[in-house]
Formats: sequence, structure tokens, C-alpha cells
Amino acid sequence: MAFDVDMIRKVYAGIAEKIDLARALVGRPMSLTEKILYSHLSSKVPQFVYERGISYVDFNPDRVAMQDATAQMALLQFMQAGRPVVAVPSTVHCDHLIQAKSGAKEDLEFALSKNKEVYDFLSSVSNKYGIGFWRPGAGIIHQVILENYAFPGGMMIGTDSHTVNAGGLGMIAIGVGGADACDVMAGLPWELKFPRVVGVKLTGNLNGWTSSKDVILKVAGILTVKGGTDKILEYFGPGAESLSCTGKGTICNMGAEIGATTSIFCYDKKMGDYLRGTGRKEIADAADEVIQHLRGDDEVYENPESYFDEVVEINLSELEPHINGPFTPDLAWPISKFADAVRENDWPKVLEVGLIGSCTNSSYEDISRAAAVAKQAADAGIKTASEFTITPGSELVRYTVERDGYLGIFEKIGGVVLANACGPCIGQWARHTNDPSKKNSIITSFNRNFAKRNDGNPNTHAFVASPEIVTALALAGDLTFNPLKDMLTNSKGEKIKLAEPVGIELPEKGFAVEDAGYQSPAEDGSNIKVLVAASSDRLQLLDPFPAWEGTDIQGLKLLIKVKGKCTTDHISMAGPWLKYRGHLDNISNNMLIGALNAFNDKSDNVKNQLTGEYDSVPKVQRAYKAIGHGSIVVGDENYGEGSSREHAAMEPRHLGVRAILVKSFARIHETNLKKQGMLAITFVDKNDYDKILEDDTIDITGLKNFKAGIQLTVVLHHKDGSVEEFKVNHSYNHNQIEWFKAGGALNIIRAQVNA
Ligand code: MIC
Ligand code: SF4
Repeated sequence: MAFDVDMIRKVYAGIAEKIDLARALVGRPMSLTEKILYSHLSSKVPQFVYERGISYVDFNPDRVAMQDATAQMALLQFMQAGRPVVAVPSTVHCDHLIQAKSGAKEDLEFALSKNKEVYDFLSSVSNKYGIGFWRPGAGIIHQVILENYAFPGGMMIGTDSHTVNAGGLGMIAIGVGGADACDVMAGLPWELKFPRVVGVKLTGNLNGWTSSKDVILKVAGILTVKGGTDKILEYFGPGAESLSCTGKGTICNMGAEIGATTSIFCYDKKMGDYLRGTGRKEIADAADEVIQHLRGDDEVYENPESYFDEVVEINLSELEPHINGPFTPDLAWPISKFADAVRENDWPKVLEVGLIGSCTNSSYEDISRAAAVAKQAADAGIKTASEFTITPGSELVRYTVERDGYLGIFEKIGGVVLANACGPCIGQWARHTNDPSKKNSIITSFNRNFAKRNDGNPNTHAFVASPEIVTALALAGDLTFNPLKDMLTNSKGEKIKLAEPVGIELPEKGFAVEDAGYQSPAEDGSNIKVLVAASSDRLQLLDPFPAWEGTDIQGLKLLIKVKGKCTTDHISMAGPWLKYRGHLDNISNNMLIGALNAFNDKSDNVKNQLTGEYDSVPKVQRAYKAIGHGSIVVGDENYGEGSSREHAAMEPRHLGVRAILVKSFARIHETNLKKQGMLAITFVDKNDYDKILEDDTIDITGLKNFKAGIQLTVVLHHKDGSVEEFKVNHSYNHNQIEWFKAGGALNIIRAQVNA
């Protein structure tokens, strides 16, 4: 049903030759990252050595993965590409649209009826075009991919930023927008800026309370949320080999939080064990035969400084458990310093909810370690002081951990098992709270903790830690509790010191499942009809965006000058808005409602230059659109950080925003903007941000000579009649300029189909 060993053998058959050719060309030993990238070039033979961080290069990925909240837009675009079936193996996973409220069974039933129209659309479109479909309840995309499809030395793209999770099984797996997925499914090559490579050397061994999660929490603290942009992190060293395969997955998963293109580990025994443990012995055997190509060359690891662009070293034996947050995943605290930080910053000490699971931490090992903590409490008659929820990553894991008694242990301490889905991680959470206006704390084993992310409440301080630390803190109900030294008290007043958790990497009795939730596509889908009701408020067929008018763009109204952090959650909020992910016009009503207006420090409150009145961002933009006025959005650093959702690029495009001018972009968002025919430009001098005034009308000139490497000019017409201008950078290459001119990449594919 799931993996395709013939396809993988084919990849391995050509791998030696391709890598030898590339090595001869590069003229030095190669890292694993380079080996996989060079062996997936779309041109047969590498023509030249690519400049890391500069050259755009075309690749042929082996797989495409999509989750339900982004697949809708990706497949609406694919339907216009005129292909009968997808060109590479692809899957859709229904995980984001299930709201957590009462517990697994009820929540899944509710989701099935509430989202019926969307699930029917996704299942029929998958059936028609040869795409594997994982039903609601089957699990979270990245866990299902790791269990079924990821393979060492492969390359995959996925319409979700945490696609990178598959690096734990030695795959170059990269998060992209739906338009990129559409290209690959249509058989076109996929373009990526050849990344820089950061070597992360791990020595020593994890021990005690420290887990893989702490490695990435530490790395996030070192590199920060933008430190990984256009870089791949390659983990190596004896410490790397000692980590379980799923632990490696956790580390790669959260590489998305530092903006890394992806992260990867070399093929090793732990990966072989995991492949065998998940029923893929043939793949492990095939990988064993070409193992030297699924690892970097020895010289690279012996002399990392000579081959990597940057090197980070972490001694696992000295690593402490970490807790990161609040409001950003790179605020890293070793647990010994955390209690003081809580007091000094006046963060709410009472812990209201602890949540474990998610695509980042829901492996058998994670659950068994958290359960080892929970069991000690259960034996001592202690229940969690905070609310406590468990989200299994897949039905395979859920079924197995239930069989092995772990879910029962969580329930004994008061835990509620939620559906195998994203749930609270993406704001699909009907949180029970008495007073949302009160500052409050929660802790999760998820990955993102931006304001409002989990429950839509800006007063929620969300922290991130490993599942075992989350479990311990939920038992104490106190954010300052440190299980390494503090004691819990049971109802008899006895003090209990929690022993260090011991986990089990792979189930001793093997994995088991009754129905994993997979539906294979029809052999011949040509007669299958994909239905989208014209009256639907959740699905809408796409109309092409207009082509560039061929002149400089003049008279743009400043829609908003954004201050500070502006993630894709600020640009296109998830939670309650997820239901409109297949309806561009409806979801556009959330455009930028979370972003802070630099002129009044308010969100969703900007000046309508036509009336002088303040109103919500989408309303003001619709007013400009109604009279055919274009507009521009100005932003700060790392604009568009976080998710891969292309809605954050399509909404402004749909509502008539023409350009986004920022200090810097996050990678996926910048590409998404380009794909949709927007102008994504950056300040040459970041101080020019200050020159932009609230009532400005703005021109962008130089477009008639729009060429790679040549700056454009921004002209500000201030209200008092004065004019200022400055240069701006762009990173468009020749192809991407064609997308801009055509009004979006899809217009080019459409034209080719109709030719
Ligand atoms: C996320 O973790 O932010 C999401 C929700 O999985 C997104 C995708 C989406 O917005 O649908 C991501 O990471 O790309
Ligand atoms: Fe789902 Fe959260 Fe993982 Fe995104 S990060 S895929 S929302 S579990």
C-alpha cells in the first residue's frame, strides 16, 4: 500500500554514478547534503559547481506530500495544469482540520461531518489524479510520512513547513507552497536556491531527563528564528549516531523554527532499525547496500571547518533539558535557569495546561518516556494539577501505545487523549478557560509558540519542551517546577521525587494497527468527477490573476507598515480560519489581521487613505480594490516566518496588493509571493523603513528593465508633497521574472497546456 521499493531501488541504482560525477566536478570530498542534492539535479549531468546561497538550481524530487489545509489550494491549482495523473508519487493527509474539544472519538466524528465537503473534495481529487489519500484520524502528515514513505537519500517536497521531519530518516525533505507542489506533480523540475550547509557535530550521549528535543531547543537558541534561512543543517558525529531515528526526526522537524531549508542525518543503524521496525526491511536492505552514498565523506566529518559553511558543536552529555519561550521558539532556557526567568519576567507561574504529542514529538519513544514519568505519579496516587492532553502522531502509534498500556497510564493521571491530528498545535482547540483576558501559561511538546497560535488568546504564554518535561510540569501545575531537583506531593502529604524517565525506541512486540486509514487511488481516474459546488463557502475554483501591465507600478497606497514579528500566522491566521483554506475570497478576510500597525501599535487597524478613517486591514484593502487602487505592504525582519501556507501570498495578490517591501523574508514565503506574481522586495538600507509614512503613496520603478541582480527603485510621495526615493533589492532570477510578468507561475503552465 504505502512505500514503493522499486522507485527507491531506482534512485539507488543511479546514485553512485551521479555522486562520483559530482565529486569529480566539485573536486573535493562531499557532505551528505551535497550528495543528495547533486543526485537529484534535474539536468542529467551537473554542468557546474553551484554557489551555495546564491545559485538557483532545478531538482527532481522523488515524492510530494500535502496536508489537508494546504492541499486544497495546491490541488485547485493542479487541476488547472491539465495532467491526467501526478508525475511523482504523492499523498494527501487529513490532519489539520480536526478540532480538539472533548476527546478523540467525539472530535473525529464532529470533524467528519463539519468538514465533509472538504474531505470529499480531497478524496475525489486524490482518487482522480493518482494520489494516495490518508483519511481523517490516520495521523499527522509528518509522522505518517516517517512511518511509510521517507527513505535515506531521497528528496521530497511537502506543502507544510515541517516536511523537514523526514530528515530523521536521511531524506532531504523541504517545505514549500502549494504552487511548487503543483509544478512537481505536473512533472516540472523544482527550483531551490542552492543552500549553504551548517555542520552540527554531536558528541557524547543523552542522559537522564535530556532528550532529542533539547538538542533542537538548544540549536534554536544558538541560531535564532532566522539563522537557518537558505541553509541545510547536517548533523553528524558519534552523538548523532546514538539518537533514535524518531529522535532525529524531532530535531529535523523543529529546524523549521530557525527557518532552515531542511536538516538531515546520515543513514545509520538506528535508521535501519526503524525501517525494519515499521515493516520496510527491503528498504533497509537496499540502503545498506549503498550506505557509503547515504553518508557524507569521512574527510568532511574529520575536518568539518574545511567543508561546511558554519560548524556548531554540542556535547550531548552536558546538555540540559530546555524550555523555550514564550512567544518565540528561540528563547532558550536551560531548565536550571528557567524558574528564575519565570519570576524575573513575571510570567504566570501557574501552569494551566500541558499538551504532549504533535508532529514533532509523538513517536513510540516519546510516548513511552512521558508515560514513564506519568506512571510514577499514577503509582503514588498523584494526578496532574494542570489540564493534560495527549495527541498521538498516527493511528499506528496510537494503536500500539494503547495496546502497550501507555494511554491508560495517562488517563490515570487525568490525561485526555485527543484525535491523531494537529488540534491545539494549530489553534484547532476549544480551550476551556474561565477568563481569557487573564495572563496564563501553557506548555507543549509542539514546535511553534507564537502569540495566539494555540488558542487564539494573546494573553497565553506558550512554552515548548520535551514530552517528559511537559508531563512533569503538568503534574506539578507549576511552571517553576524542576523535576531534576524538586519534589511532588501526593494526597497523603508524601514527597515524591520523579526518577529519570527511561523510554523504549521501538515497541518490543512490534507495531500494530487495525486500520491505518489509507485509501489508494483509482487505477483509472479519468471518469471521476471532482465536485466543487458554486454555492460553497469553503471551496472556490481559482480565476487566473492578471498579468503585469508592462509599466512601472505607480500610485500604490500604503496598506500597512508592519512593526516587529510578522509570521504567516499574523498574515493569514489559522484556527477558525482554517475552514476557508479552499476559498480564496473568504479566507482573504483574515489578511494581515494579526500584524501590528507601526503607526498606532494596534493590530487590524489601519488608516484608509481614501476616507482618513481607521478600519480593519481587509476592509481597507477591499476599498482600494473596489476603485482599482493597488497597494503595498511594508514589513520588518524575517517577514513570513513559520508556515508554508501560500494563502499568506495569495490573499494580498487576490485583494490587489502589488508589492511587499521588507527588511528580510523567510524563504518559503518569499518564494510563495514570487510564484503568485507579487513583487517581493527588500530594503538595501534597512533605515529606509523609517522613511515610510502613514499617508504615503508609493511608486516602484525600474520594472521595464526588471533583471536578475539589478535593483529597483521605490519612490515615496509624502502627504506634504515632498518626494523621497531609495533603491531596493530583489532576488528574482530570469524564470521568476517571467512569473511576475505573466501574473503568476500558474498562468505560464496554463498557457503551455492550452498551446
Ligand atoms: C503550521 O505548523 O504552522 C502548519 C499549520 O502546519 C503550517 C501549514 C499550514 O498553515 O497549513 C506549516 O507549518 O506549514
Ligand atoms: Fe500539525 Fe502542528 Fe505539526 Fe503543523 S506543527 S503539522 S500544525 S502538528
